[in-house]
Amino acid sequence: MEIQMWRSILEPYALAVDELKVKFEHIREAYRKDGLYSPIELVDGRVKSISSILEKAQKKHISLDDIETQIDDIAGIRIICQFIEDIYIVADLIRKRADMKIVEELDYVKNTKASGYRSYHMVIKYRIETIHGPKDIFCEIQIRTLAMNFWATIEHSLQYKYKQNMPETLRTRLLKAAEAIVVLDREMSLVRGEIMDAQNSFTVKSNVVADILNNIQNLYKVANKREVVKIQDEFFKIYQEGDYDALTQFAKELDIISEGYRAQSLG
Ligand code: 0O2
Repeated sequence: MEIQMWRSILEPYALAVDELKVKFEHIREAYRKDGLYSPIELVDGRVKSISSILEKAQKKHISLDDIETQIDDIAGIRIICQFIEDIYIVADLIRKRADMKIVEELDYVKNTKASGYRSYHMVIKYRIETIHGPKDIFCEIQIRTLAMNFWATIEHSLQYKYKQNMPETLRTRLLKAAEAIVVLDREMSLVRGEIMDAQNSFTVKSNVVADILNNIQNLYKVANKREVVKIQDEFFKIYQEGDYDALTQFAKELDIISEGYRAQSLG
């Protein structure tokens, strides 16, 4: 197959990856905007390289004509979570979506691979619109914790370096590290509630601060400058005191003031 041909084959996969990344990032932002803890921490995506596709096709005895139907991870999305519990929340979110059809689910979190690899895999069918019409794309979504991702990234590089000939001592070391990751994830789960509370209040506070700053910026356009500087100084004073209730109260009062100016400018 010519390189040009590969390009046109892979283009729809790139579109699917871009769209899916935006959608999952949007979910994370929607949680945060509502001042809620997000089960999604990071989103990454890639289209498999031509050489990796060929390598996989050769390993699995797949003919070039069957690549698109037989290799289901040409498009790949990786969702990184903070805690194991979040993995299952994200999997549930995906199951409920109308735009993603589940084709396969593999739970390597509960059923660890012999290598020590842990991750939750979902293969979905996702429809994109191209200039030639709609096209269904298979995409593999890997959902894992930050700790699992740390291990998998390092192990993947070593696998790449050694191929099938990884030294036994290294393999044993990686298995030990994988066990340590299990313990780490379990320990972190025990403090999940506390960490979620801390992150929720951080998000709520930063949303309140963003609202206040936005209002102050708008007031500069319509109100007396000296008055706005006074409001700004008062904000800095309350902010430095670190009294969250006072900050919320201040935000409410500022909303009323801004609303007053807005009504004035409309009238
Ligand atoms: P890349 O470079 O990430 O695209 P199989 O060969 O049958 O075990 P299959 O059928 O492709 O694998 O499905 P599986 O087992 O769900 O693996 C799909 C992907 O999961 C792999 O893609 C890896 O990304 C990841 N993965 C699976 N097993 C391991 C492992 O032991 N270590 C690490 N680090 N990652 C793993 P590719 O195509 O192998 O690689």
